[in-house]
Amino acid sequence: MVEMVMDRLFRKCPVTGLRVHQTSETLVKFNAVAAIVAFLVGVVAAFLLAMTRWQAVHLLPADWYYRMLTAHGLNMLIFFIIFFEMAILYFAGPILLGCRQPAPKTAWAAFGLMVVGAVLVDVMVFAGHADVLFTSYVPLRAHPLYYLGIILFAVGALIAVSLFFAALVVARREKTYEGSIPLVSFGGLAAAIIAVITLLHGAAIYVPTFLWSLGKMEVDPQVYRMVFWGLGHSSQQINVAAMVAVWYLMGGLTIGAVVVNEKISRWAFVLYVLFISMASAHHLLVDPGMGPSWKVWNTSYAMYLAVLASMMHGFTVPAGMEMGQRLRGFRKGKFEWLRRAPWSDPGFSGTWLSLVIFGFLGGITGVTQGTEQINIISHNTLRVPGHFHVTVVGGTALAFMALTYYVIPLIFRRKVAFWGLARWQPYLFAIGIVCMSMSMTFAGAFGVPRRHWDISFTNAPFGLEFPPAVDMMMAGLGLGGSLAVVGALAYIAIAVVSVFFGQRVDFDKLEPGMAGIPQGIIRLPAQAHSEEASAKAHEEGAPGTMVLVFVFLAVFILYYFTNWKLLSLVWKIG
Ligand SMILES: [Cu+2]
Repeated sequence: MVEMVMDRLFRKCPVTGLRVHQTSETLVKFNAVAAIVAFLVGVVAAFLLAMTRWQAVHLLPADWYYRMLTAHGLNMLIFFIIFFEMAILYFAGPILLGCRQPAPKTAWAAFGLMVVGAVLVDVMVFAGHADVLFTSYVPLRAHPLYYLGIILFAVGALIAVSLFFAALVVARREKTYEGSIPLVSFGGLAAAIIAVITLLHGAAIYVPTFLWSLGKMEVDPQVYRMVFWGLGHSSQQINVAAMVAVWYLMGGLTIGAVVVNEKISRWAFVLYVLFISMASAHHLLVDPGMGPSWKVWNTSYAMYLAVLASMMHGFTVPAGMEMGQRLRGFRKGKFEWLRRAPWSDPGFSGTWLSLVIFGFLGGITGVTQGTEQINIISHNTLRVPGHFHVTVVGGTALAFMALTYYVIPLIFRRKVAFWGLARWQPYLFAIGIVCMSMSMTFAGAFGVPRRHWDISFTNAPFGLEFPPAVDMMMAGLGLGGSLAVVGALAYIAIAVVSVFFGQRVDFDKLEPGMAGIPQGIIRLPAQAHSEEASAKAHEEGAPGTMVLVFVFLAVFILYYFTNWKLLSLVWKIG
């Protein structure tokens, strides 16, 4: 009897063969939809910001500029990305492990708290009661309800994360899987642990700040900055861990990528958990409070161990893809596997672009700016947002977009609408974001400040003039930003129309080349390799990826030492 009731709560996915619990599936849907709503708010704000920083347009007045900057940061970095990650955790936990949702009512309560918190924050921001930017550095003061909103959102997220841990326990106890948990779930586990560290820092700083906004206690600005970045930086590492888990998942779904070495990939996730929070110290590199040894220890030792983890994934993910493609017969030369990859499948192109943008642009700029000595020439310049728009946006958001193209048919069981547009969407978004971020990075190298409303410093007692090249870069920021906004709006339109009005997928009638169905979904059920092919692929290894690795190292070295050279020019000693 119990068995029968339980069976009705599950469905078997005809493509992946997973036993999918319906409550978990509905939770994935609601969190994904909430994420996209927040994303839309963030995108609109992004467009207005790009049009303001582009000095020739300079659209918004100062107060609305800072209001939009606050709204953009919170809706993108917190609401969009964390709602999406909750969806991923409901998938990587109960769905991938084939177990039931441990506590459906609690899960819905968590979702409700997150929605109430997010709405409260947005209402306060748009009403003009919280022009404090994403960082809300004390003593900038917002309305108490703003801090309360963030606390409610964080508590909701913390509950949702603990349900992921609960699902691991339930799955183990009810023996719904064999052996150790899959790598994607393991990546989810790393993200979840980092999320707990992050959210506890959040509580440790936002509860006192909430009381401070009510006039009930004092908060020291330096202490605020240190604890805040335990939240602000670590939350970006939830993104990194979740993004890497998505890379592994999408590699498998789109081109049958293999995991080259389970142990190495798992250890790399463990390195994230151990060292990534200490790396938050790079935000305090020019602060007077901490000494140089504390700064160097945290950013030049701890940070490199976290970077090592990214470099390990940066090798194993493409190597796994290369081997998967070689197993499918693309074995000519070093790069046939890459040339013949399904470039018109937005699930694949989005994943690959995310990998390249995050590694080449995000990783290299991040390590360089996070170096204690070099930081002084990039601190508070446009180089900083130039860096994190290629990690969080070109990396994480793009990976999540790629995943969406598989979530729509597999979870929502709808065809992807506007299929022609969908095939171009990752490219539009990627080109836009790269153009914008590179413009920011170069403008920052000329000392253009970040966050600032008016770099021409109108009416300031001292004049400041930038070289004319900066005007071009600010135009690049505006145009690249606009293109990224077009790509983002295309993504939103595709997702919303597919989910609410899309054609239902008939899984018995899938055929190659069908519009609205990414090719990986059609090829996935038939995925067996002959032993001979397997042996050959293993013998060959991943020579193409090795070439890419050395190109990466060369670019890294060039950029890193160019920055030391720039630093020496600033010093002007002797
Ligand atoms: Cu950081």
